[in-house]
Amino acid sequence: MFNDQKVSFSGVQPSGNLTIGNYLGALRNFSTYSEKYKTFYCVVDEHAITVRQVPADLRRRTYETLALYMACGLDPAKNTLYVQSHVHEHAELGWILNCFTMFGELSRMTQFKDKSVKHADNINAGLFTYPVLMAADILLYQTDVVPVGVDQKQHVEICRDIATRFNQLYPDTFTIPEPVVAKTGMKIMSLAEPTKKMSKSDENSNAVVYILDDRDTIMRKFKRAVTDSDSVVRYAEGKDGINNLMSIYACFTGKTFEEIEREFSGLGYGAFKEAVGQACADALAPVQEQFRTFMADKAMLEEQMKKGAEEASWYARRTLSKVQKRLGFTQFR
Ligand code: AQP
Repeated sequence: MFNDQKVSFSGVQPSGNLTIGNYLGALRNFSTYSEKYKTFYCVVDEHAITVRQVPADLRRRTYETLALYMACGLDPAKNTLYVQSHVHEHAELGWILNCFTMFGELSRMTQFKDKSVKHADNINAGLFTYPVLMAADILLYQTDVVPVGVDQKQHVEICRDIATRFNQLYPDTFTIPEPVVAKTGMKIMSLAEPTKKMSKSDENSNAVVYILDDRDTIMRKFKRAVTDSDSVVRYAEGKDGINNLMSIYACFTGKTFEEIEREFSGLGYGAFKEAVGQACADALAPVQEQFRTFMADKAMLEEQMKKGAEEASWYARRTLSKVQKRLGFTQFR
């Protein structure tokens, strides 16, 4: 809460081409907060370097992620849209919070465990302390709600623990944030291995539908999606592939699982996959069109980055200064 106004904060890493998992689990829900909350949506490039990035790709994706925020309905006049590395308070508060975070609690983070396996040749300290920087991102803005996919819920929970610990030592410093996970789209799974989360860094591009994939590619990927030897479209244990496709279809059409089961009764998987592909491509088409318009105007994107960084810095400075005072750091005007 800042000046009696509730705050929503979230971020997306420019660590790859964004997927329909990022879209359904996070991005498309961001704009629902724009009217009633003070909203901060950040392109978290500092998080992205916990895994090696090609500099030119990171730069391009940072612009693309900002353009996608706007293409998903985030109006920069109503939302503060900015890039994490443009607001140095994130890294500064991150360091301070490191001193209030326990080694044991970071060791329990599932994303650290998963990414340590995936990037066994580069288990760097940043990968380990990622949740502390994420806590700083959130707490800097006195955030009330953090709209995220279910995979990030654990990170918001550790953020709450860190903030509560800090507040016990130095009362009334941070607002304690709540994770908000949308009812649908909370975890979209890989099309090739439906027990695994769909991730932008997946090496198998057929397992992932990207927000910017064209219609033919989307149709082809859904056509190839792993299902099972049954042929009935129904949501049930052990039918991970079909369950995932039903969730995706439900997200894009707003239909319930019962309605979907009725719609495809007796039709088999081919017709169902075709319909999922069409619904996905139809929903993404306007986003892609907007994206292309915004990407064609680099000067406008840079102007937005600058404006967003200035707005975010104003709030971030206030919280960081409060924290520094509480800790006993000397300050001068
Ligand atoms: N498959 C998913 N289903 C639902 N939500 C998802 N999110 C990511 N994947 C899914 C949500 O998207 C937001 C931004 O995620 P992120 O970029 O910060 O990092 P991530 O969760 O690590 O996403 P990826 O795609 O898996 O990235 P990489 O491959 O780089 O690690 C978050 O709110 C997340 O929950």
